[in-house]
Amino acid sequence: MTQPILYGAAYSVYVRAARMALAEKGVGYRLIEVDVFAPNGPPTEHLSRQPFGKIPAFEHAGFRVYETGAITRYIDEAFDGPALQPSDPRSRARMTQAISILDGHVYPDLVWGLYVERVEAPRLGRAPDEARIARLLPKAETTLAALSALSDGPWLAAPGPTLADFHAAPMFDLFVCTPEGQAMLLRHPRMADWWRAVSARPSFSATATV
Ligand SMILES: N[C@@H](CCC(=O)N[C@@H](CS)C(=O)NCC(=O)O)C(=O)O
Repeated sequence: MTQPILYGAAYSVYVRAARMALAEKGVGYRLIEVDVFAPNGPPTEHLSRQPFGKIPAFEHAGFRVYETGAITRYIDEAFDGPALQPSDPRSRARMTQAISILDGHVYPDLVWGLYVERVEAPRLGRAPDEARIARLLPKAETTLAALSALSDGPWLAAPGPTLADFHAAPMFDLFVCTPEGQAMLLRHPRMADWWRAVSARPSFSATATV
């Protein structure tokens, strides 16, 4: 079987979601470094793989695909290994629902809004935008409550781990670096249980960057 190629950078939460899916499936791959935050923007050749200049992009035996949700579904379906998507329609709908919540709310609010302001801004010598943080915290509570309500736990969408868990773990790894994230997790015990379960996966430690 031809080894797939993942284009991206290890620091990226979306690249890590794809790497976790590959690790869970036991699929070997090459990670080819692409710096989308280079001063002159993403390398021109990357735009032929990902026209929006984002990472990751994925290639397997001549087949190219971008958008992490599509990449991880392909990984699950094209390779041997444990199934990472539930077969029953309701759990599968919950998995898709969780991934939409992660893309639509967790990444913009908990990663860019909270983690970047609280942790990255001071690293870059800038004061956090406290007004932005204060604005997003109530919405973050809603997001954690919404994720908690999707299943009986510990996994987000189904009785066993699914792609939703591997999509979420890299984002939450940054969220829990913030004091607000730590405190919020304690207020959402379902999410705290989930965090303990997902962060104990070998695929999580094998792809750690923070
Ligand atoms: N919808 C894309 C989002 C990917 C994404 O936002 N990746 C970030 C890195 S974690 C990125 O490439 N950012 C560069 C930019 O926004 O210019 C996906 O699911 O793959």
